[in-house]
Amino acid sequence: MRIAALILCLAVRCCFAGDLSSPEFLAGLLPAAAAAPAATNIFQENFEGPGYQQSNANGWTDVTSAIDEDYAGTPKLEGDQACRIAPSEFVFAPAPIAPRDEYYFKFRIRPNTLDNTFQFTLSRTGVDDCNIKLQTDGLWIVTHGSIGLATGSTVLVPGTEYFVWGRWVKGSGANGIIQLWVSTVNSLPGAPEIDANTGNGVNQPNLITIQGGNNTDVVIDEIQLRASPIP
Ligand SMILES: [Ca+2]
Ligand SMILES: [Ca+2]
Ligand SMILES: [Ca+2]
Repeated sequence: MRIAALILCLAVRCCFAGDLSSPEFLAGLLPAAAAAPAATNIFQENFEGPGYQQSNANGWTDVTSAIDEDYAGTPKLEGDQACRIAPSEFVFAPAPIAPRDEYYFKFRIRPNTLDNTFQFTLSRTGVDDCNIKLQTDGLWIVTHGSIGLATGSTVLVPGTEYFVWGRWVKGSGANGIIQLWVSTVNSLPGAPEIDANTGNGVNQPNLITIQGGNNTDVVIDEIQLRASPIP
């Protein structure tokens, strides 16, 4: 009996002719690791084709033709069309979004002038829980709920394209988070230039809005909203 067991043991060693603890051997015994699912946008607007890409019940309310969602001027941002909020009166376009406690967002923007402000907002029935505003001095200022929290450090220059990333987390008092990254290249900077955590926005937003005041002139494109970081 002991001889039979010894023969079996030698046979096993011969079959594997190597280290039984090797990664190659162990990999064969383990089920294949499942690939991580790709992160997807929960809202995206690239403005390609006639009108908005997100339309009707799931899309923008085109408040006025002063928002040109078929803008094809050059230099282009993403694809063939972008959205130009042209010099005009106050204009805005809201679109429904799924309510969440936390959002990551990203968009591309080129101010043509800085004669008035441009705003990107996540809101709940008229209450701006997340507002980032491009001021006439070229700096972003962020508001979480009713608290204007911080001003960025990158001065946007007319005629230059910028990539803007943000993260917003709902608060329960004065502990809401808002972060902002800005770059002239499509590569997320390591540290946010705004990193605030005392906001009082306590609602789950259900609208995304882009808007401009009198004489705002900006081009915006590739608006993304995600539940996880956007590269
Ligand atoms: Ca586009
Ligand atoms: Ca329009
Ligand atoms: Ca379009």
